Amino acid sequence: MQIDILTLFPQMFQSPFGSGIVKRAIDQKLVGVKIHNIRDYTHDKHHTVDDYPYGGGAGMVLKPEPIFEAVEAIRAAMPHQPAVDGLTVILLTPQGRLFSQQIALELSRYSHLILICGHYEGVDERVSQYLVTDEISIGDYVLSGGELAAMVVADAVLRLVPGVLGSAASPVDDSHATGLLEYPQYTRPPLYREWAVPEVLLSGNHAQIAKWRHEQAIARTRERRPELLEKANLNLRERQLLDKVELNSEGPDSGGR
Ligand code: 6GU
Repeated sequence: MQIDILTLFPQMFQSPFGSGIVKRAIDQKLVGVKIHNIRDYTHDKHHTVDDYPYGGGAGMVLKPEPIFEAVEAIRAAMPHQPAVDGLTVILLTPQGRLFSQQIALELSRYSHLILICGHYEGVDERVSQYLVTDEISIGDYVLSGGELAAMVVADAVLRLVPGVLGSAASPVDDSHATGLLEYPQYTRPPLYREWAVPEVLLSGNHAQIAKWRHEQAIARTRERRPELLEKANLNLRERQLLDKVELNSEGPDSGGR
């Protein structure tokens, strides 16, 4: 998968893609990530990327020309032109559809994504209408630009590309992949201060451990994100479990804090 990101602030992308799982995937050539400065696609002496809004009002609006030209240059430089349905051009904007694990999975199936980071009071509407194929927001709060949102989307999508997580880890058990939050994890020591690791995890009984983890995932989801349970497709046995953990809420979610 190739991701091209258009931004006014290329330096912001150095550290998130310069370490960890995403860097390793780039080094192994499993994925390609290129950052493009929108300013490089201007032609005037002052490299103008924004202008006053027609009709008046506060702030500045990103001009269409450099953004259209950047996307066209990226597409023209592709070694093999992907079919139109292999490419998607996404504008990061608070007006977009709300990002989710489901959308990350959907985007991970494209061969090429172009992410455009919006800024200031907005982007000329013709970019949305005639260039962009999708608009995404990462949540109901306002960021000062689309850069952090593009990093979130790129990270969530890239880790779903086969091979990126390595062979041992699998994204299928992730929080939200199953529709439930993840169960609690422990490592050594078995007793830290006066806090013990739950007995069952030390038992070596894999069936019991799997059962405990599943109960914990359900209990934790009920405690923290009850609205997810409505959407999670629980079977009859899981519904019964939910009733049971409701009566008998033990584990790290029941006390403390
Ligand atoms: Cl994609 N952009 C901005 N500026 N703010 C946001 C956002 C995007 N998603 C949530 N807040």
